[in-house]
Amino acid sequence: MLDVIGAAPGSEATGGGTQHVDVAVVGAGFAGLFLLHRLRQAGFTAVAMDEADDVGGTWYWNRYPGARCDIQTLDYSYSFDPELERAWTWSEKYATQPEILRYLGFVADRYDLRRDIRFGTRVSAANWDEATQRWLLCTSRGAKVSSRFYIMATGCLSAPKPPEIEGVKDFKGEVYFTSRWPHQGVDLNGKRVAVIGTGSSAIQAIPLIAEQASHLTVFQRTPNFALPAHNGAAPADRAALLKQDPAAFRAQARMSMTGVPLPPATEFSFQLSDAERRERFDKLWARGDLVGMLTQLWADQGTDAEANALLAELFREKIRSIVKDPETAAALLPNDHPFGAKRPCLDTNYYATFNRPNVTLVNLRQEPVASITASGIQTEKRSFDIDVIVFATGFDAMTGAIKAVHPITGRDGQSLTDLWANGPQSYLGLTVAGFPNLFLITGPGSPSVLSNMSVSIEQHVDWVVDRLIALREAGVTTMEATAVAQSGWTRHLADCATLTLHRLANTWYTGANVPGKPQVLMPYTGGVGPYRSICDEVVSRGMLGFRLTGPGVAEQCNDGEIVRLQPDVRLVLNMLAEMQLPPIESLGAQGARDFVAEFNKARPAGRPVGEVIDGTLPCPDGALAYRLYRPATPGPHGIVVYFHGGGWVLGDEQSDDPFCRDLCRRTGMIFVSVGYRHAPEHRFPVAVEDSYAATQWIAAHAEELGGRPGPLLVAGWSAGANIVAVTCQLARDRGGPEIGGQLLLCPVTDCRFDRPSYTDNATGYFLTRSLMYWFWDIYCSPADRSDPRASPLRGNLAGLPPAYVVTCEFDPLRDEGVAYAEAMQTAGVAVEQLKAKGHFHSSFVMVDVVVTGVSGRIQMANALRRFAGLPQATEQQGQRTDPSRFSAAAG
Ligand code: NA7
Repeated sequence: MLDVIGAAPGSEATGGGTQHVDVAVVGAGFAGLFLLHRLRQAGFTAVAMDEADDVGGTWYWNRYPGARCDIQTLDYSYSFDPELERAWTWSEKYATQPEILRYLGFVADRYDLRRDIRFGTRVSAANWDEATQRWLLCTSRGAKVSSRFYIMATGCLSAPKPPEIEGVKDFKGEVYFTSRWPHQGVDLNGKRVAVIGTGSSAIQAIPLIAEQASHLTVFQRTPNFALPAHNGAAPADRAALLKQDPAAFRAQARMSMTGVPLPPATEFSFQLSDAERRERFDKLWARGDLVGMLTQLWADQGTDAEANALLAELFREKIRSIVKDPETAAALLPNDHPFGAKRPCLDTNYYATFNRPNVTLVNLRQEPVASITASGIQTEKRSFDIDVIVFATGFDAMTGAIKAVHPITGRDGQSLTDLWANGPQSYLGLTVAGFPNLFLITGPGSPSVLSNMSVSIEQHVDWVVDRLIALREAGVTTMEATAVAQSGWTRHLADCATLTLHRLANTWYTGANVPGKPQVLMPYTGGVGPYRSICDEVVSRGMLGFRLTGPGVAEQCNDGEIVRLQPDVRLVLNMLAEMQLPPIESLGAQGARDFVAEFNKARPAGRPVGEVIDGTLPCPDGALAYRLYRPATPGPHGIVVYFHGGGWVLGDEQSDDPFCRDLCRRTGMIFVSVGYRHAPEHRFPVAVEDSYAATQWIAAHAEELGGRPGPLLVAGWSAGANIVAVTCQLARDRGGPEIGGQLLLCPVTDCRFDRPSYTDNATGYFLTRSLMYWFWDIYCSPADRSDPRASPLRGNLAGLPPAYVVTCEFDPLRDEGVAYAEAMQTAGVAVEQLKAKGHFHSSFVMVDVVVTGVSGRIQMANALRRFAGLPQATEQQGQRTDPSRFSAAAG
């Protein structure tokens, strides 16, 4: 029986001395091989160790029938050497395990790598020796290795998970694990076979086992999503693209989100009709492209549960159409997790296999396994006589193979297992504070299993070896992540995770498949390209977050967190920087308006609401346009009067359309967005007087507009929030209308520019200090600026309606927003604040672009509902309420 069931294999110690090398590598799979090659090229002495008797890593062990790659093999290849690319041609779209193993053997031969690999050698412990500043590795063969650097290239899915089912040892028949399949193969002909598990391995193996076995019983705990591979030759279009310009193809892969060069979907689910969605789905189903299905249907499929549910239903339809027996079909329908939140599978005839007379599906949700007996498997309802049990029960993913080297002891005798008791901690998924000169290739905290592994492996190996070269050149002998950098990375991982639907599934991505394992989403979900740019930024910012030491060199530590922005905010700002837009203030007022109108055309359209009406309302000098958003629910509704942003110069009643729609949906209230007049044509105080008049008119016509009688609410963003603040003061002083609450999002409240946020965030966050100067100059002469109608912070703040004030960390206006909230509070106003970490001035109005803004908008909507005396909105599907990304101070 295999060691995944019983105790760890005994030491094969043969004694021996200590080998001294620059770098010790654990693992001779995809990562270990490339590492050895690069280390050697760079002139380092290195040795790799692997428990297997040959190269291949997980591909050495996973030899079960049907084992294949499920990333297209033309993507799943090394790209470091164009000659190698020319020398090898894959025979199929998704290569089989034997072909992949041949490829890795070919690579090992081509670069003569085997001479530095010790096969059949398990690394049993690794200790950092403070005195020598080196790692000392113990091996199962007794011989030790002393190295300056210790690199774990142990793979993410290489430590099998024990089966955790009572009685396995009592079973008298044969037992196999897909993850440790016998090299000589297994004859299943005429046998009664049980397969336990329906993950990727089982789904590949089941159709082939069914062809051999006299009877196959599949024990399924969780139905999974599987897409037909339609294997065959590599798709001609993609093969041609690669051939035409391999360097461009690979470069695109490196900067993509998944490590596969496919353009992401840009249209959102709600912008497509049912027929259009079905057409896209059918196309990808016919193409047999798992990465395509995961990324190319619609832009919100991986971030919005409702958008995901649409595609899950299309999957279920397919399964129903293939599987003939309705009860079996029903049991096979994935129903407890979003598509992609658990690893989906690629299959060949999987669902059709359940139409065979010799195949039975046992639904463990209805009849859990009670025990394994001498003769078979006993569920809570039935017993099955079995000759062969195949465990396809998966792996202790991502951390299992790292922790299998035990102990790994860093500074002060700290063990990695202890440090990771509550989940893995790392900086970049590559290094660990307290463990100098230790590197993890595709470790937890890096894109790893959520990417094309070959791309991620090459990126990590290149990054590590390039660092070792740079350290050598600088005379540096130790490199260690700082605690600050590591905790910042942990926070960034959590921020990224909230963008995804992974929290809605129990999977090996989170450790949920191993009883007792701490549950935390282990892979980095921010994407391969962004991750690469972060690693590069660490270097370009002077090895940010690392302490570097060496004999005769001054210690260097440029401490800090590499990503302080929310992940999607970082992407947006980088994209804007790449566009090299002219400063808006250089365009003149009309030029700036045209620019913003053009810019807004490119954004995702807002979500549907019940009704949108454009109208006009009277103002002192004529008429103002307004746009009314009515919820789809039956009225009458409460009314929120809304004032758009744009520095009193730009925008109109439609320019914050997605934001108004979003809040209309979340609050269940009517939003009336007012087109107040702008400077320079109409300078201060026209905008505020228009807005006050509009508020009066809306209050007087509330019922006509479909509103409920009672106080109005007011809301606005940026200069629009300045108008909100002023409108509340005017309404108090001029005898109405009655306002029940104010939402101020990134408000302008004062004409002073010396608060720290004006300096800290002067440039780089879209709204710049110089743009604010320009807005003020156009809107209001210096003599008028201290008028409370321009700078509401200077007004009387007593007796104002309750307020919800939102400020963003990376916004020049942050501190004046906070000052206004605090001053209102001091004046006795009920104030709540939301201080949004990692966000910038436009975060919350960039609906469906800055997805991390969702939880903030939920909180804003709830504040408005509280002001209106309505119950709090319950979390809708696809909306995130995790408040940990915000520090909220209520007052
Ligand atoms: P997976 O994807 O972890 O699948 C393991 C399967 O085994 C899965 O269906 C599990 O059900 C099931 N399982 C695990 N333990 C049990 C017990 N005790 N009883 C019943 N069923 C059990 O591993 P694979 O080897 O298929 O694939 C691993 C990765 O390799 C794959 O994702 C690719 O990246 C390549 P559960 O879903 O936990 O209810």
